[in-house]
Amino acid sequence: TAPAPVGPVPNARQIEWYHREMIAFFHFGMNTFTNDNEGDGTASPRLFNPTALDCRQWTSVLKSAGITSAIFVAKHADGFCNWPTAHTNYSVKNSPWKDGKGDVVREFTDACKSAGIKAGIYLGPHDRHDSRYGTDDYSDYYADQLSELLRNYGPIWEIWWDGAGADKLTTAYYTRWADSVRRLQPNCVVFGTKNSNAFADCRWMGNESGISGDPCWSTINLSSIKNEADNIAALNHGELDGTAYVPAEVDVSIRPSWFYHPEEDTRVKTVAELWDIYFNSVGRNSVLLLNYPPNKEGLISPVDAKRSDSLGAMIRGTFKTNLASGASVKTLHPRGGIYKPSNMTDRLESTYYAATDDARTDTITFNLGTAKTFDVLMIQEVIELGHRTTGWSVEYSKNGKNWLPIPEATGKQSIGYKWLLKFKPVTASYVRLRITAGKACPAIHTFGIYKQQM
Ligand code: OTN
Repeated sequence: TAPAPVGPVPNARQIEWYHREMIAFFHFGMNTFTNDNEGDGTASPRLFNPTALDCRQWTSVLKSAGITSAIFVAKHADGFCNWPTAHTNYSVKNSPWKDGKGDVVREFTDACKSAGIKAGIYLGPHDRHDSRYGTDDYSDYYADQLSELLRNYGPIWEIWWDGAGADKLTTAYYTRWADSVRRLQPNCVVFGTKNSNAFADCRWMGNESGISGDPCWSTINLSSIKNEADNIAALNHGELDGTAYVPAEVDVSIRPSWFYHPEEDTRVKTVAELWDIYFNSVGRNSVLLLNYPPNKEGLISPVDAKRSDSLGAMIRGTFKTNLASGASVKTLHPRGGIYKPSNMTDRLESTYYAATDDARTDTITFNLGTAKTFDVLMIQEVIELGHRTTGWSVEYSKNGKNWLPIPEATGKQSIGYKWLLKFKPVTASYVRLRITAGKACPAIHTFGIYKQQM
């Protein structure tokens, strides 16, 4: 029989969300045209006028990076609406773009649909344009817009409740909005912050630099999300004994700012920086939310597209060949039955290795057959069964007798959906995963070793 789950476990939405691994973020709107990031809500709608907007260009950039979902900023804190909402005049319908007949949310969701990309929406809770902000009337306004977006644009896979400026929004408001999300879009993941903590499927991880904590637990106490300012470390690392399962989503921009500024064309993150961010987010049991700011034309700029292509190529190239596949695998505490050690290298989603119920530690040895050179490792736990392993190290050997530590892979704690490490290349015929501490018997989905392909 299968091992029993331990502690909080993910819901179905969270399991689907983890498998996205990377999500694209698109900040586009009035700020793009005023060269701002936090417009005060007074800019004239006449200023919004992309000359060549093409959301299919956006999704083609994502395809080549291997990104399968995307979140569009429908309304940022300046209050300007990128769709012709019935509930305010501060929108594209009063802009010169397409003579006021345009709808960026429609173009975005249509492009996502054709490209097989899951669409999500950021509907800024904070609003500097609407004078009702913070009142019950604003709650009605927000609810009306939410329902417009959730009813008329097909499946919406995520709603993003930015905590910035959102302190006046009470749990009562969010309860009403969350009810509507659950009713209209049952599969929609909620990025929750502050007073929306109770509805959060995923959490902010405490910075905008792309660096999750080490360790990074999917569990946390909701009070840490509610009172985020005093709990940045808890957001970043999670809390091992936290009572809620709310994993981290890592929002970071490919440029210094969230919105496009021509003067940042020379400051697009390098491939090496993006590679580090990938390891520090996806590789730390988190999902990466990578922001691409479309420019005034309404396109992703060529540099951003090129860097993103290269990141995609490095991910595909590096993880194509697991050098441990075909290894013979021995463990100290095999559970037996279908939970075979060789399941860790079979690339199958449905199989995993498990140890006996009484085991909290294990030593899992891979005999590679011949000497292999690698500089990356990947471990995946069975997230449906909760965080189990709380201490682990990886060692290597030429002969199966004299073991050497990989310093970067020594004294590690969390695993979760995916843990990645990169290090100076080592050459070995044997490699072993030593599980040194756990809350329950080990249940390991994947063990992989790879050589980075630049
Ligand atoms: O000034 N800020 O609002 C700010 C500066 C740096 C980093 C974060 C913030 S706000 C913060 O944004 C997060 C997303 O990046 C979450 O939405 C948090 O709830 C929010 O407080």
